[in-house]
Amino acid sequence: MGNQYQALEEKWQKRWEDSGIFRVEPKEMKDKYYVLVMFPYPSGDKLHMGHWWQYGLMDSWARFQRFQKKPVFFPMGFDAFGLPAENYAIKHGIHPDISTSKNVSHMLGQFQKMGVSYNFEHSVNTSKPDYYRWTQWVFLKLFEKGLAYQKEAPVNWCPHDLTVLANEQVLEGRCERCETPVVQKNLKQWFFKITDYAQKLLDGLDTIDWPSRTVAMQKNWIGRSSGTLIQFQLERHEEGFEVFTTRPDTLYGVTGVVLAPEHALTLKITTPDQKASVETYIEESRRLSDIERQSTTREKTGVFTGAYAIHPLTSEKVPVWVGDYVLGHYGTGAVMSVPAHDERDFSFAKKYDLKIRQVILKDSQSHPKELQEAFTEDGILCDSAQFDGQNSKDARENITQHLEEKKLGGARVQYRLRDWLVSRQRYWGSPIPIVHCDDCGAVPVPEDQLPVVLPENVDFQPHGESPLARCEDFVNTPCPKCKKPARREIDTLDTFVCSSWYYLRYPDSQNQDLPFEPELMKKMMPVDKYVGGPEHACMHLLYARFINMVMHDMGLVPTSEPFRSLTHQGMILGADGQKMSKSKGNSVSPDEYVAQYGADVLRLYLAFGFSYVDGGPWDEGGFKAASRFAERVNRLFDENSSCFTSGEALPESLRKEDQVLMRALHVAIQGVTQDTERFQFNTSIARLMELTNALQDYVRQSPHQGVLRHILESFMILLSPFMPHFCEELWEQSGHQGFIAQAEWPAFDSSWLELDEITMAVSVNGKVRAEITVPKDAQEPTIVEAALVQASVARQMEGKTIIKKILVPGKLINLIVK
Ligand code: ANZ
Ligand code: ZN
Repeated sequence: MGNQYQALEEKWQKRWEDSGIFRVEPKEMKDKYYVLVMFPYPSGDKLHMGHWWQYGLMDSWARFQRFQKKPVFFPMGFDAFGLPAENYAIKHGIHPDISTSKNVSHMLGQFQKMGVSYNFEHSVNTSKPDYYRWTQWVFLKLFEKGLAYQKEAPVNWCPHDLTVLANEQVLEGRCERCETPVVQKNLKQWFFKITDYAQKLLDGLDTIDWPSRTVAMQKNWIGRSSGTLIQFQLERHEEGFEVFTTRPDTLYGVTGVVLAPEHALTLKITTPDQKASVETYIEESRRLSDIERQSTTREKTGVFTGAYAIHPLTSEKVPVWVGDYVLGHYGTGAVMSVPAHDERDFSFAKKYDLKIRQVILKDSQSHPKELQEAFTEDGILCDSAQFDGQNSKDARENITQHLEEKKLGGARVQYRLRDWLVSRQRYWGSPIPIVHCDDCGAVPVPEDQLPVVLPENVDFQPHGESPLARCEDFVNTPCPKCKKPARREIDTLDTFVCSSWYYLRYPDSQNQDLPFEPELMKKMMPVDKYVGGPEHACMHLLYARFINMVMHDMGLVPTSEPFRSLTHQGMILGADGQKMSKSKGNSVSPDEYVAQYGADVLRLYLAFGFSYVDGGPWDEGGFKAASRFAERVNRLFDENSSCFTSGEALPESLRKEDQVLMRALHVAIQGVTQDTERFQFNTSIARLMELTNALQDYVRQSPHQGVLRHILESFMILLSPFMPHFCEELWEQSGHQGFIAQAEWPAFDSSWLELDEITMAVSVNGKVRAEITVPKDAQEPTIVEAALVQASVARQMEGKTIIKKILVPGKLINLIVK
């Protein structure tokens, strides 16, 4: 059986395209409603069911917003650089530019088949020189501001993909993409100084309408911690070091200090007899990832350095250890060890037989006893000199102040967030616009020489260093400053740099002179609604906020936050409840369904079968139900088409059955309008199914042609965001001019809902005891019955009988009881 809808869908796609009804020109818009969906990677997958779900339903939402008279700007593009495209290219032996271009055009064809209304006339492809020229410009701006810098750093290295990974790309110690265990490697890398914006990134979260879980994840990722820096002097050494602690109230309980293996002093202060074991220990720690080092289930290990530090307040001698659970890049890379009050220190002390000294008492305790485990809560200080008797909170302040006065420390806010590592040793990315000169150092490529074009003819098979290193023509270039022979940076930019600013390019995607016109940004930014997967909570969504903030500080964009409101769509799973994947054989191909049932039926099912924010497993039965519903609607219109030619209008006075149908319509208008706005597409469709049922009941009686016509017209419009082609066709066939997409959304009239239900007060012996809702035309026996089931009324009735009923119609029933 062929697909009855295919010709119809193509017809409307062409008409939408030819008429340009969805096209907008940001420069000419008076007002805007910017709807943005995270753009796809054009890797080998083409548009899969997840894309149909994400992009098809967001198209329905955008169509709905247009019906609400919002000036919708709804662009779409391709995040075309990056590992997936490069790996696909390596696997199939085709150049990434060719394979991604092919995928882009395939995906564009699929988008067209979907019948979407995206503003593809304002598109970006991040792998094209006219886009990455400006990605490089963004890099240069950050470089100018000291926000892009290079440093030798231990980085996460994936031995399979042969590339560096950002911390966020390491999941449980494994590469996010290929799941190979990640190792640490020291390499010179480029970083963006996102840490300069830690506090701003934190503060901004309180000003935006984002899912609270995502806000919490970002807060946690930024990890603000306020504590105290404390100086320790080393015995028999000139220098000392600082520790960072959130518990300065435990300072008198310090019985040791622990340095990170990578701390600059560790080897320097190690005594000769400890040297061998400390060196071995440091070597071993290199093999561990941060996550392993911080794991709470791993045993805490360490080695004594042979050196001692002097307690800043008691002058006591405490041993200095090296321990891998102390991270080199957090705080100061050194911690004071308080076994009595910190779990890690406690197990460390037990293992290595260090002193445990309790200085915080539980409220009920009068003096310290031998501890079976660390007491980590706040309490009352003891054995802490003049601070004895103070509670932890006060003591934290007072001890910090005391240290400040003695110039031995001070308050300090610390963030867990680290700088964003942006360089990649891969081919398929934007070149970094830097030239390395022996005399001038790292020299930025002048803006008028952008883009630094990614050379085409490169062996992009991974060898552990950027493939560009083997491209002599690319690498050798004169220094922009002194003109002596120099070498181009061979690393490319992380693809998250490309996607950190794409929303600024869309409104001005053709601009040849600027990345975007600041005046235009004043009008078009911020994005009003951003939709994408929750997996981007801590990477893309943080990076984009950071870049937008930098642009804001440069006066180029109007708000510091780029995305006013955010929604995450759920995930559509295989029928087995697992993530769809080719290897599991549980993926459902959208193309097959489109070929057999048409794009609208597929879209209708996706809207109807799931909650958009939760997602869920594919269900063939649900799909069939959606398809049957479409047929039912089709038949309903076929069999009642005469109402459109009857010339009859909505009559002034309605019969009972007309009113019932009008009420059903307004229930549907209210439901669809409210629920679609909230991304509850499934309940919107359920309302329309109810209306269909009411319509079927109605046409079996003797329908009034004017009423029928009114209801069917409204019905088509309400359904049209979810079945856009199908409803255009119905609209045309029922004799309407123009597009249904430009029709008026049916107005909701609440009086239809009030119509047949009323609330009444129930009183017993003159005292109001309850409120009931009853049909408007309910008679006394029904009202009394409804009143008596109310618990508060029943209580008054215990052991009594009604002697009189006084009914004030539409208002009150008073029961006199004795
Ligand atoms: C002494 C102390 C006593 C601590 C006590 C806690 C409890 P957050 O909230 O994560 O900032 N710390 C400091 N720098 C560290 C590093 N580079 N690697 C590993 N641990 C480090 O936690 C701060 C606490 O984590 C600090 O407070 C320090 O241990 C430890 F009863 O200092 B505390
Ligand atoms: Zn030079």
